[in-house]
Amino acid sequence: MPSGMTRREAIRSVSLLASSLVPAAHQGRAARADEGNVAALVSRRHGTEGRRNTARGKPNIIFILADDLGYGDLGCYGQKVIRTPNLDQMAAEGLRFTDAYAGSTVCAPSRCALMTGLHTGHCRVRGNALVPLQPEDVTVAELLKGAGYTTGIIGKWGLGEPDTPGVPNRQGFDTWFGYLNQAHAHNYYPEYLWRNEEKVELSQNLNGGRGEYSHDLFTQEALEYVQQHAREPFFLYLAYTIPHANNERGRATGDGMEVPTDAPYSGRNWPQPMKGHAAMITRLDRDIGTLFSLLKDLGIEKDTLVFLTSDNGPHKEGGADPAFFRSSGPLRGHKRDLYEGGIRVPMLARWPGMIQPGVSDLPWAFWDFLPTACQFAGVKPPGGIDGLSVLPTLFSRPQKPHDFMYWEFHERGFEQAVRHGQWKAVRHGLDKSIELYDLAADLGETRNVAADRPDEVAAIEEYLRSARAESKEFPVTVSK
Ligand SMILES: [Ca+2]
Repeated sequence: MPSGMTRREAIRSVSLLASSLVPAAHQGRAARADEGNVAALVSRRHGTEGRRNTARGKPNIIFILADDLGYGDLGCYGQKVIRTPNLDQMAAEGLRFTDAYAGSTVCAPSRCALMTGLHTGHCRVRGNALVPLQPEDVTVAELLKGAGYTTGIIGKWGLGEPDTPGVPNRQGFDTWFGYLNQAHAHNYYPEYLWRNEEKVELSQNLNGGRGEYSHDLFTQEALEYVQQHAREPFFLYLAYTIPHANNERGRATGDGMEVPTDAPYSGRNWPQPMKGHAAMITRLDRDIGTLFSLLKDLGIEKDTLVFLTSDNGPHKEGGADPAFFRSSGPLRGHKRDLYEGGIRVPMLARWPGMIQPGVSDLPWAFWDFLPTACQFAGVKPPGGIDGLSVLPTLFSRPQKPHDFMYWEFHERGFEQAVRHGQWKAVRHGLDKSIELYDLAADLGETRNVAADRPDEVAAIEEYLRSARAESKEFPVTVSK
């Protein structure tokens, strides 16, 4: 940034700069033979002139991950109180998925599934423990980097502590800014954040100061990142941390839903944590709107595929109550449940001119992101992953769906869940019987129909025999 300009001023100038910075064509980027199909589709939809990145079949990819945002927290998913106009517009302009799933019902394993294309029966990090990714783990960032993408992550990582092989810069990300550790990420006014492998002190937050709200820093960083890399194909994993709670502060003060202002809900007659919760979601919405404006100003809107989702269901932490705004929508349960409210999440995908606006009920999950991104990048995903590319669905084409989808969770003994077509199974321990729900008739999982459908229970039991591999870090334990 120009000398004499503060970081904040620089950000404010981004939009102005952007309009004069329409990048030239991506000359000199080698076209790859394996980009053919996507490039041809892009060419047909965007016309013969094509777009800069996408004419060669490589859109920029921005994956925005909210933290503990519930299935019912956005207007486009039925939320009546919390205002989310920008995300509602994103849904109207893109594809809104009704049956998309996070990798897990808590943070770290969900993010591991997203990064590695493996569900929690196969991936390394199967719970919120300090288990780092290892050099042999292949991440979507490594694959996109190998396909010529610039890769960046901003926000919360949770898959490797300092000086382990799991830190983002050792897992395929060129640049990284944020929280490595999940407990550290509970605090929105941290004394430091990580920039690559260096600690960056936030002086206004020292000694209990509350001057720099981390979410706002992430937004600033994301806007700068997009501006800096507008001329190249980039992958930005924007792992926001709201509307998660500050659990420690919640225990101390009763209100862990910290946000610089509770506007526009200040005057509402709600408990303070609920004002904070709503304000966080509206802040998230506002900032994603700013990001979309920047893409437009830079002239790269039609080169950029943006996903928006959440890493698990809504929480009951920091004084917040998921029932208050009906944050799980019509679903049963919330974060830490394997019922739908814990794992089914909002999922929007927007790419103007390429993704036709609409609604899809394709069941898919975080482990599908890696092969999907690989297909857009024209690079082969590793063998043995659990994911499949949802590119056909994004392009309104016939899609082979998953036969079975799988989740396991280790915090309360050993729990498992399976989705098989319209059926959903939950088992609260190897010694427990399978609960079966017909999602087509009973989205809220209120009636266990296992006794009526022994054939379906048998099919799921058969699948469960080979659904997972043992993990030394997450051994199967007897349910409590
Ligand atoms: Ca989370």
